[in-house]
Amino acid sequence: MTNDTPTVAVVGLGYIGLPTAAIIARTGCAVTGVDVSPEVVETINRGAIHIEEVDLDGLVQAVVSRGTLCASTQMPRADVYVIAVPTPFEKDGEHTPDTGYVMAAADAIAPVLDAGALVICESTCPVGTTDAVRDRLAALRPDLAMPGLAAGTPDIAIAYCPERVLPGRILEELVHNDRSVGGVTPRCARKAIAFYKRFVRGECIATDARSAEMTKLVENAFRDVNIAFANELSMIADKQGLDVWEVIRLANRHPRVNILNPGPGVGGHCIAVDPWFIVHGDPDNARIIRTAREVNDGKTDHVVAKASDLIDAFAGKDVACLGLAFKANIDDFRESPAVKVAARLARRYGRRIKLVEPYAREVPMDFAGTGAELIDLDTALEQCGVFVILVDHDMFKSVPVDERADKAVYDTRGIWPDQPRRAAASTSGRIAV
Ligand code: SAJ
Repeated sequence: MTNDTPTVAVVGLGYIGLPTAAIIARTGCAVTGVDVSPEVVETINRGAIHIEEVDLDGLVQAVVSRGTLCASTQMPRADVYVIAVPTPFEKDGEHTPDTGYVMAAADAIAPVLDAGALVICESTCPVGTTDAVRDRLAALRPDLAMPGLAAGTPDIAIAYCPERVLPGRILEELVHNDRSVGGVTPRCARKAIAFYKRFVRGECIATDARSAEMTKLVENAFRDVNIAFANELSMIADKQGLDVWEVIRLANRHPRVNILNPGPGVGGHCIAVDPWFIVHGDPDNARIIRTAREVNDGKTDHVVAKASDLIDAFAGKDVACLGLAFKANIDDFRESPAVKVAARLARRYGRRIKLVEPYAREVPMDFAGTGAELIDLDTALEQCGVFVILVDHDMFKSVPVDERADKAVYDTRGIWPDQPRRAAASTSGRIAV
């Protein structure tokens, strides 16, 4: 960096890139958000946003009107580049990580890269991707000395710094969470930490790029394994007629036990995705991690089967599927197990299936042709006799027992523990009939 107020380019203006760009702009840096979508660029330059995140609209409007954030489809010259583009799977059935967007960002940065610049990757990546970015920049810009390749002081610093924010709390967590900052060399880590300290109040912990890449994957794989334990426990308890919620509640009274919550599967674009990067990197050893993925994906099948049993037992009743988002109290539907379950039920039972999702404005495309309609919670309580709870939105938790006592309920999230049960409880949820 050449001055104490660096110019910054944030590449990729999605759920991480746009909040990151806005927070950096709030420090006074001139930030250019770069995105391939002209619609996204136009929206942001109007001071508006194209994603939902608490308080992000106000922040983007403020920094755009102040002139410290603008958006473009073109890569600018900058002191600092932050790559925050998607890293999906290749469509090969092998969960092969696709780092194409990251490498495309490197290709776009290379022509405008100047000596003294800092290049940071934030996208979740397989181990070794940051080194590959360095190698790509070295090949495209042989005139610049790259870290770890050239003797003496390199012209460019390159680092990897994953985020670990929760949707709905991104602006707060981007500032206050600790961050692993992995440099291609220790000097690169120092340069990156100096940059992050401009807006990160959490501790910035220096490490190498490969360790930082694996750290991100490990954090999410650890959570996926623990969710899989809860989901596997729910299916075991279900078969034995035990109430998994009761078992978990009691087990968690142990001072060193913390069993997570069963659900209809694992959604979102992180926990359900990142563990496969580890499996792909070492399929022979990553056995628990792979099995956890299979258990969590298999839970969705289990929930469809149990819900179908209940629906068949009440042939004349309409069915309310409560929740479509991938988790509670947010409007994100990506990889949502709730959508997968409800859509399979809608394809089987048609118009009997009613969808209740306070964060949805229209019926998602997954339900095209099924006849399933979006209704509000009060209508569902009036019209439906069967309830399949798929998301633990606060709104659903607040339904008093006297408004639902006569309903047949499959509660996959354990949000209605006081639901009258006239049959053995299903531990993957309470079957109350
Ligand atoms: N889930 C359960 N039971 C639980 C916890 C979660 O079924 O006890 C389900 C949720 O319903 C959801 C899925 O798992 O479908 C993932 O939800 P989440 O809250 O665990 O995770 P995300 O995807 O919102 O955020 C995670 C976080 N990572 C960890 O908690 C280790 C976040 O810190 C990361 O920044 C984020 O992934 C990411 O982007 O990587």
